[in-house]
Amino acid sequence: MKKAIIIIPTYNEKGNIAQTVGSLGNVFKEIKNWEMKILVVDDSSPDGTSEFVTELQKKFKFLELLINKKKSGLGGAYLSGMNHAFNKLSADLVFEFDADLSHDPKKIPAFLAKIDQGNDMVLGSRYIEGGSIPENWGFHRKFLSIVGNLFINFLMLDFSIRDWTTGFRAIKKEVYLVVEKEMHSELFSGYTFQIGFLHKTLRKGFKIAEVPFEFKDRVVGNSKIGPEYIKNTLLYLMRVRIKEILKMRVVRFAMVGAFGAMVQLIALQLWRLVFSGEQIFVLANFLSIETAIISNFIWSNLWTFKDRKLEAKQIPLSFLTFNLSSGGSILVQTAIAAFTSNVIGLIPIFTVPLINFVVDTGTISAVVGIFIGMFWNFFAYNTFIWKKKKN
Ligand SMILES: Nc1nc2c(ncn2[C@@H]2O[C@H](COP(=O)(O)OP(=O)(O)OP(=O)(O)O)[C@@H](O)[C@H]2O)c(=O)[nH]1
Ligand SMILES: [Mg+2]
Repeated sequence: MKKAIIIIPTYNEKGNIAQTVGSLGNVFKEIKNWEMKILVVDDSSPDGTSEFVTELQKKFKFLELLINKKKSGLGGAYLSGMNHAFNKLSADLVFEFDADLSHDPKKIPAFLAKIDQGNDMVLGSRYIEGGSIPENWGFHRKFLSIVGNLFINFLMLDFSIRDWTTGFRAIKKEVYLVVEKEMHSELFSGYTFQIGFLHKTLRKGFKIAEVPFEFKDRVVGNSKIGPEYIKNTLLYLMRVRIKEILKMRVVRFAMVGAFGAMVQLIALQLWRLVFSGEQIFVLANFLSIETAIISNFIWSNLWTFKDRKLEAKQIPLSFLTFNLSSGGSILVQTAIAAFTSNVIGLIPIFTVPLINFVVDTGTISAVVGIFIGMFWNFFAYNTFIWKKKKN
C-alpha cells in the first residue's frame, strides 16, 4: 500500500496540535487505499509543543515527530520534514498542513483521489467553486488575498491555478526529487518556499490539480506571518517572470533591435559632425546604418544567440551575411513602400490630434514593412547566421 504523510510544521502550537491530530485521525479511519501518517516538525517551540506531541504519540500510533534544534522558518521546516518523510519514513506522498485547524482534514480523501487520477501535486483552493476565505476577514486582508492571487494569474499568464498562495497541498515524491534540489537557497527558508516550490513544479511540467476548501481562521495561538507574505510572494514572482521573459529569444531580438535604432540616431548626429555639408549627408546616413548593424551584430552574438555564439573564424563571413540580411530587410521595406505609393496611392486616413500628424497609407505601409522586415531578420539570423547547433 502507498504511504501518505501529513507534515505539520509547528511553532508554539501546543494549544492546537491535539485537536488537529485527533481530527486527522478520524479522517484516516475512512481511508482504505493509502497508509496514513502524521509528521510534526517542531522547531523546539518554547511553549513545549514537542514534549506534548511525545505524550500524544502514546495515544496515536500514526504520529511521528521531528525536532529541529533551531527555528528555521516555514521553508526550512518543510524541507527537513520532506527529507525525513520521503527518505526515512518511505513516503510516496506528503501533505503540507497547518497546525492551527485552518485546513479542513475532511478534504484529504479528495486530495488522494486527485493523486490517484494521475496528478502530481494537489492544491487546496479557496478561490474555486466550493472554497472560501473567512467572512470576518477585514476588507484589506480579503483584498490582498483575492487580488494578489488574481494578479499572479496575469503575471504567469496561467489561469489553470486559482490559489497560488495556499498552504494546504499534496506533493508526490517524484515532484520532491526534482524540485527539492533547487530549494536550498536562503531565499526559500521562510514563506517564499511556497510560491517557489509551486512555480518550479509548474515549470518542470508536473500535473497540478485543485480541491476546494473553506479556510478557517485560527482560534488559538498566534499567527506567524504578516501581510509581507503576499508582498514577498509577488516580488519573488515578478523577479522570476522578468528573468523568464528576458530569456526569450524574440524579446532579446526586439530589445537589440530597439537599441540599434537608438544607436543609429545617435551615430547619425556624430557622423554628421565628421562629414559636414549637404552633399555627404548620404555618406553619414549610410555610416550610421552600418554602425547600428555592427551594434546589432555584436549584441546578437553576445546575448540573443549566446547559446549559439560564433567562433572567431566564422565572424567575417557571418558579418557579411548579417549585412546582406539587413539589406534584404531594407529591400522588403522599400518594395512595400513602392507598392503602396504606385498601386494604392498615398491616401490620408486620419489625423492624430494635438500633434496634427497625418496617418496615411504610407505610414501604415511603413509599419507593416518594419514588421515584415523584423520577421525576415529574425528568420535569417536563425537559419543563416546563428544556426541551431547539432549535438
Ligand atoms: N517548524 C516551524 N513551523 C512554523 C514556522 N513558522 C510557522 N510555522 C507553522 O506553520 C503553520 C502556518 O503558520 P501560521 O502562522 O498559521 O500561518 P498562516 O496560517 O498563514 O497564518 P494565520 O492565518 O494567521 O494562522 C503553523 O502550523 C505554524 O505553527 C517555523 O519557523 N517553524
Ligand atoms: Mg494558520
